[in-house]
Amino acid sequence: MSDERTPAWLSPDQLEDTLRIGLPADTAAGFTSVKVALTVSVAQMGVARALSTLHKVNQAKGFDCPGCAWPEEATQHPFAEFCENGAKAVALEATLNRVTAAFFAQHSVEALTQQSDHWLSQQGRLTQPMYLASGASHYAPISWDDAFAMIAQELTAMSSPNEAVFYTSGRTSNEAAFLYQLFVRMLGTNNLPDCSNMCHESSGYAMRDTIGSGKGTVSLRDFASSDCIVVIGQNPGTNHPRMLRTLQEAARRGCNIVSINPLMEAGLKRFRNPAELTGLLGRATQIATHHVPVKINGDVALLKGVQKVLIEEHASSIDRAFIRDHTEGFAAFCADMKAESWDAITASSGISQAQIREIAAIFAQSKAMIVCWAMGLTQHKNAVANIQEIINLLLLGGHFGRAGAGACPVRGHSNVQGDRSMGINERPSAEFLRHLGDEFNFTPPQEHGFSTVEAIEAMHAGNVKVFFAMGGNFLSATPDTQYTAAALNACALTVQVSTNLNRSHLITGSRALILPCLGRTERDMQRSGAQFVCVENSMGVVHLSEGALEPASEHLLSETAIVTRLAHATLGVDWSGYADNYDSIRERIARVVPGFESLNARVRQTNGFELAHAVRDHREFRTPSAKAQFTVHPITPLEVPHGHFVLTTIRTHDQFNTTIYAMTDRYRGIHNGRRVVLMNTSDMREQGLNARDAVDIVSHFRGEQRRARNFRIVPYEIPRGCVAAYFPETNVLVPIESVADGSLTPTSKSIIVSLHRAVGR
Ligand SMILES: Nc1nc2c(c(=O)[nH]1)N[C@H]1C(S)=C(S)[C@@H](COP(=O)(O)OP(=O)(O)OC[C@H]3O[C@@H](n4cnc5c(=O)[nH]c(N)nc54)[C@H](O)[C@@H]3O)O[C@H]1N2
Ligand SMILES: Nc1nc2c(c(=O)[nH]1)N[C@H]1C(S)=C(S)[C@@H](COP(=O)(O)OP(=O)(O)OC[C@H]3O[C@@H](n4cnc5c(=O)[nH]c(N)nc54)[C@H](O)[C@@H]3O)O[C@H]1N2
Ligand SMILES: [Mo]
Repeated sequence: MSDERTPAWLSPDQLEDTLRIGLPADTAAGFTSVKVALTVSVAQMGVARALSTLHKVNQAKGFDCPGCAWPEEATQHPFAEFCENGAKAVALEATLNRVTAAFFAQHSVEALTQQSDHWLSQQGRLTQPMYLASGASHYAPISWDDAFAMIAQELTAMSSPNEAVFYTSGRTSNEAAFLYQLFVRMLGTNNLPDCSNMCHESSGYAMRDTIGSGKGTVSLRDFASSDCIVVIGQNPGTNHPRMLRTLQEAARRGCNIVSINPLMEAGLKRFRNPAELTGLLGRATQIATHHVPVKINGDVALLKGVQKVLIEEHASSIDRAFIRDHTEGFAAFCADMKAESWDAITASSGISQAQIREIAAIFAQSKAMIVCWAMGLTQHKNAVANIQEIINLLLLGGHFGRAGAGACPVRGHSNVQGDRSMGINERPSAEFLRHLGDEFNFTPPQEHGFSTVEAIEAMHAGNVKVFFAMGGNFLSATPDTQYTAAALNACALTVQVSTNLNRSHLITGSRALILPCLGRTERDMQRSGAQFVCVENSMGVVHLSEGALEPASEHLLSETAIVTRLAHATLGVDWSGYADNYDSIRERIARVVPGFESLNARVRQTNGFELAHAVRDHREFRTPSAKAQFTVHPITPLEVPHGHFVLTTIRTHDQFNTTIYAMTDRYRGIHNGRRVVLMNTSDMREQGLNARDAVDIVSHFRGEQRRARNFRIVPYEIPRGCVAAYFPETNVLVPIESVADGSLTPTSKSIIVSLHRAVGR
């Protein structure tokens, strides 16, 4: 791909001269996190609104934090369920900043496109529906009725319903998600890609085939009785800060906590609990008892090494009775582990035999082990193998359906798991479609729809007329930004249901609509009175969420109302009863989705209810043979030419996915700049690079090159041959065709790159 054509908004001509490089933090949270949270909240909301809003986060009577999906504790204290990054997520939604019609009259789309993601993120809440006509330079106001009529007209003019794509991000409530997928299937397509395709798809895919369920098998209470918690490919201090409190309690009772990560993240070193006075002032708690600095994409090798030691040297740690009664494939698995070569294991993982033995010895002692993971494992070509090796490891010790033990994929968006339960899925099960069709008297389409990457490819090929997004920031979150921009440009109409301004409003189809909606924090007043919604957290607890703030504008509609009016305009159905009273939606959900029976009653209980889980509750594996499956995976080292590196793309402490709160990554010591490459000092020497040197990053895939310009080198403790940089700036480097086997997740955590001195600027 020619770098000459890269637009400036994608790859700026300027270097960040303000960048300041300090030392990485050795402790997470503490007083600074409280100070930062309050400063950000007050800056966005003012003092009174900040205090009253933060008070309601994750309380039994309040709203679900729009940040991460980590569960709330059952016993709640005012302010205790609050964390620095949750506060930032709340502040961006409850902000007093407004993007009005006057704002769009003042700024052309072209001018907005030249602004940074940080600037766009700071502009605030959208206030009324806006329309960008074909060839127009500016968005103009449009009425809700005209907007729905326009979408309906475009949808009904298509020659096939498969010419429309309906994306979902993971903040959408269960009620809105359920109606949305129903509408899409009544229209006649399963084109329901979601953020999950880029997130934990690999986890669900890996677990369904091996343990018969795509959901995690632990509850929060299991963390209280586990004797070994592994945190692999996850940065909880930044992305799930409330998890640090759970880890702190475990650390205090002597639980082993093993961090497996190319980076030693601050949150896994030490933690000062802001909810404890001693945490603010006194000594911090050490979190990880062991740290394994695995090479990027070295996890299959590492996990195989550990299991080889367990099988060959710790035979007594293997739960033979469990394996005999509940699993298949053990003999082939053992044979493969015994045959695996130590050279391959140590070369690919970058970890010595001695350290692998040390970790194996800890696992061997464990009677109740939990493995937590996130994007460090799911966004690789062999991501499904990564996760199936975790399942193998847990099967070896019988760590399923036992207190204190199990698999814990830590979800990202606060309701991404609920959206999937509600049927947001481009590959729905036949059983789900049957229930849905029976309840609503129609024949849902059976043919599978497009995942996120498939949708982009179809748009790019000119096969999609309408792209509709229920939340999210599709352009910036997806891979291969320039390719995706061309894909969106090829649509006739793109529609974004959003709370805040983002880049997907600027890179559009021939025509574009912005439909502004209520956020979690806001009062949702409908004909029958104030409504609440429900969500499902990462551990299968379903609970209600009710906002209290005055909506950001009188023109906002709830996501649910938007779906009902869209369905009316397009299909002629009268769904006003659903919009008037969300209980009527929950009644339908209860009849369609197994596990959600009596939803209206159970969701009103304090703290909601926990969904049943066959593996967790009964050691029941719902695979075709009713046995859990051991799986065999070869070590497949990435081909990295001499002088090239493996790049992983990660989040800073000051962003929520594509929303940039500030230009800082405090825990990693990086300030006032985001275009940085974290690099090992020995590699820097070998490349003749110094701290702050300016480089372009070039990715290499099947003979194609993609370039991201003007990054600065930051010396960092990272394994040799590995580099790290932030997303979304680096998405331009992720090839659209580079996806995980099976799950089709973009390989954003292992990109082959070379670094080149930035010249001529
Ligand atoms: N404040 C905040 N909270 C968030 C988000 C946010 O952006 N901001 N995003 C939300 C979402 S949608 C999600 S999915 C989660 C994401 O949560 P995380 O998965 O924690 O997010 P990443 O920054 O992608 O971090 C990946 C971690 O994996 C490590 N890693 C990278 N490559 C490898 C590898 O090859 N092997 C191993 N073992 N480790 C590796 C990185 O060093 C990093 O610590 O957080 C959610 N919560
Ligand atoms: N290179 C690289 N790329 C990645 C990742 C990575 O680690 N590396 N991570 C991937 C992952 S894990 C994920 S989940 C995706 C994230 O992909 P998305 O979910 O598409 O992106 P977000 O940045 O979370 O979306 C933010 C936008 O959502 C809108 N929004 C916020 N709240 C609401 C709401 O309540 N309702 C509605 N309708 N809109 C709302 C706001 O307008 C905001 O601008 O990115 C993926 N992309
Ligand atoms: Mo995610």
